[in-house]
Amino acid sequence: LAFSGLKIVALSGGVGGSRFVRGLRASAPGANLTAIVNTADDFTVHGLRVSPDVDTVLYALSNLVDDTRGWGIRGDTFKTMRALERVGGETWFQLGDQDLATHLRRTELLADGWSPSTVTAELTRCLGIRDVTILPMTDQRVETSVRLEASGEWVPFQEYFVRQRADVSIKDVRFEGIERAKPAPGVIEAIEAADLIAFCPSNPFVSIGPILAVDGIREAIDRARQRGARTAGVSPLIGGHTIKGPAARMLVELGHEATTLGVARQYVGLLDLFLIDPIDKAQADALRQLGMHPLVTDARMRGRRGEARLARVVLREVERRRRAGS
Ligand code: FO1
Repeated sequence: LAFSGLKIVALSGGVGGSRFVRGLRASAPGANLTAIVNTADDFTVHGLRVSPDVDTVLYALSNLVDDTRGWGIRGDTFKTMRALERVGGETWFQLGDQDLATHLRRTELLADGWSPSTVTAELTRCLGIRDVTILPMTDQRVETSVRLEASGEWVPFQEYFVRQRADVSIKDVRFEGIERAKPAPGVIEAIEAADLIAFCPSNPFVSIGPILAVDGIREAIDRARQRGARTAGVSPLIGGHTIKGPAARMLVELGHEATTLGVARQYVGLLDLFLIDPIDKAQADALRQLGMHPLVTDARMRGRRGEARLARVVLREVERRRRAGS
């Protein structure tokens, strides 16, 4: 099996991250793969605990995901939402009829005293995912909110992202509860044992940012690198645009360049490799100056084959460096 025994950790957000994790699984079937997933955009709606990034990774890896939307379950219906509307409920956050089962079960288990990581392990098992370990970044509650440019008001992430369609300007981001957040069981151990730590093509501020802000995670990555683990990032921006989500707009509004380089600057001192699209190759030298080796290849994940190809480019370079001892 390709990349047999390689220990891979992927730091992941939702849509883009889950696709890259799926690509890693496809390209390294013999590897030991752990996804550490952002939970700072989790929230409670209709009394149900929803963990969008964890669920997106769960659905992607169990072949349930709606690949067009990137989230939710393929072929799901929204009858409950229509019935909810009829009785005066809010329906701006669309929960599919099948997707609701996941939130009911999560909420039930949490109320029974389970931790988010044990709930995630249970859902992973029930959905038949055997080849990837999925860990929430923390079992403590962390909640992203953004500060609106116009009113100066802080609003919860999903309210900004889904209700307002990320169509308003923001000037700040914060992760409430992050000071008290400890890495979930297994997170530090996986990082410390890793041969490759991949930063998925996810939003650097609201997806990877919270993971890196959990107490001890950055330090564990530093220790892993000191003993020879390689780290690789994949740009979520191609030619200044994202495939999904507001990362480009957020970079500008938070005072950065909406380029691959602008993303890479969020990861200074953390990455050995950074995968960029040929359209961005003029930024390769600047990446080298940040201490990152640019891997230039078509960065669009077109279908399952595209995801696997992208992962393979990273895996091959990491293997090559391990062999060469560089
Ligand atoms: N994103 C939307 O743009 N609109 C929705 O109505 C919506 C519902 C939804 C339900 C469950 C779930 O797991 C995710 C859902 N998402 C929806 C996506 C999600 O909120 C975002 O992609 C992530 O939070 C960003 O990482």
